Amino acid sequence: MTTKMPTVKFTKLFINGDFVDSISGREFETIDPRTEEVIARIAEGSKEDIDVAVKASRVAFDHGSWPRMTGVERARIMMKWADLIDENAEEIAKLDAIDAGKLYHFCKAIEIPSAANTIRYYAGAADKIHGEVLKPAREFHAYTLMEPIGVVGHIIPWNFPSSMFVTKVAPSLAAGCTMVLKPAEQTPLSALFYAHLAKLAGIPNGVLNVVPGFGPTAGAALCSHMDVDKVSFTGSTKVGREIMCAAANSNLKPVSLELGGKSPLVVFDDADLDKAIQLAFLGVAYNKGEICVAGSRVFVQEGIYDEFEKKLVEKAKTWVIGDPFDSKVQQGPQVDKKQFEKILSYIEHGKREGATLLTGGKRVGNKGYYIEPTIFSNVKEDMLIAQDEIFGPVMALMKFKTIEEAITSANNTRYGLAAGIMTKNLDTANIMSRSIRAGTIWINCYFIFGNDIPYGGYKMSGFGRDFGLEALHKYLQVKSVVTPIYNSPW
Ligand code: TXE
Repeated sequence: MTTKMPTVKFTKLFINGDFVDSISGREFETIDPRTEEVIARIAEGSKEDIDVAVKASRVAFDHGSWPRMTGVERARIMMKWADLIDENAEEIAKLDAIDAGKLYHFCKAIEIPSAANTIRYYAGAADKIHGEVLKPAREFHAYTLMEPIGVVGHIIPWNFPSSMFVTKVAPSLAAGCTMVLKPAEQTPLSALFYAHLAKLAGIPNGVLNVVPGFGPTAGAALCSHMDVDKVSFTGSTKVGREIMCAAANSNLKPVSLELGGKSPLVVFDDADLDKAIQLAFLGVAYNKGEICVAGSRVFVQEGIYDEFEKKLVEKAKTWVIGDPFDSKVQQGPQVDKKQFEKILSYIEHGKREGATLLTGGKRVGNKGYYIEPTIFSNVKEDMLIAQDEIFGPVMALMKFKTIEEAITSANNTRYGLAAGIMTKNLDTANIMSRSIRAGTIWINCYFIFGNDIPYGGYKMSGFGRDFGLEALHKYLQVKSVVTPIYNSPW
């Protein structure tokens, strides 16, 4: 049965509770990566639109009900929003599938319901935000208040349009902030749909604004805005650096950055071989490798290396690539032409550098941005394909002898987002998990996320955590209040 294609209902900027044209009247095209054809024309936000959205957000923060209502009231509205998302999961999944090339059935069954649950998690925290009672000197009483940080600017990428949206918006809403979110220019569709549902749920005007547009214009304007109190970003390390500069050169707003990665999966001789192969393969093939924690460097101990390599290639050959609406398909197209070309150029680079191409390496078909899962062996750690984030289904396979060697190799990267360890030996697992400098360590599993599991980077993978109560605290600040208990000369 063929799935009915979605109707794109929302194509304008969402500011102060209304869908509006951009001030310039400009629009940009969003492209279907399956067909390379235009899906819709979207209003293009620029600096002037960001100004209007920030102003609406400022008024909503300084004078509106959202930061002033009780946590229970905020939670009630957020829960309603989550329910509306569940009710519309099919429609949203379709939008993410045509806009980002994501697997429709997976989005509908897993990603969108998980997004709704992320909102519920933070809704549950909204009435548990409190400070502490302190006991400074004898004659004083002091306490802290946890206050919302203010107007937040969120900038998100295109690889998980739904998860990224709620991961940023839900904790900041629960904290009582107001916000302007700029979705990635490749994937504006579901963000605008979420904004529409937020309005239906009763999130007041001005609290959540969504301004699609490009990074160097709309995104940059948000980061250097004097009336934005915090920026939360997920994207490339290069842009993360620019955002820090923009924040420093404007009002010194705090930023949190979730950036690129080059995560290692380390497989020891004693690992469950079949499971290790399965996870290693999914590590680069899941979501077409467009995931910042892709296990793109796989280190395998010498005792099992040959068998691992052989079975891994067999596994890759069974992988089904095609239209993401087909329930048998396991991998859709890369998000856009730029990423598609970037991945193919890294594959060419890998061949030139002297790595051995075991399987894949080519485009699939001649329409749409489809790429075969690609595995290189005989990779040297200083090769570009072992150092740079490719953000596609490309694996660099390497051999190691000892645990010391594995630690050094796993840490031989400028990134530090995540790592996987496959072993049955508890000591090995413990030593590795304490020695690898990364924000998440998966032992005998991979890609396990949870609303309560903080997630973020070490090193050039950024700082600040999404998920967990850590994320809530990014959007709060501490105020200390001190008062004398009895006559004090001060
Ligand atoms: O990222 P950008 P791109 C990595 C991945 C990928 C590469 C490039 O390796 O191949 O980055 O992808 C906005 N001020 N990741 O070019 O440019 C932009 O509009 C403010 C890893 O798509 O960082 C979009 O909304 N904002 C990553 C968002 O930043 C700016 C996910 C991300 O785009 C801006 C995505 C500016 N000057 C890519 N320039 C992850 N960590 O998951 C751009 N943007």
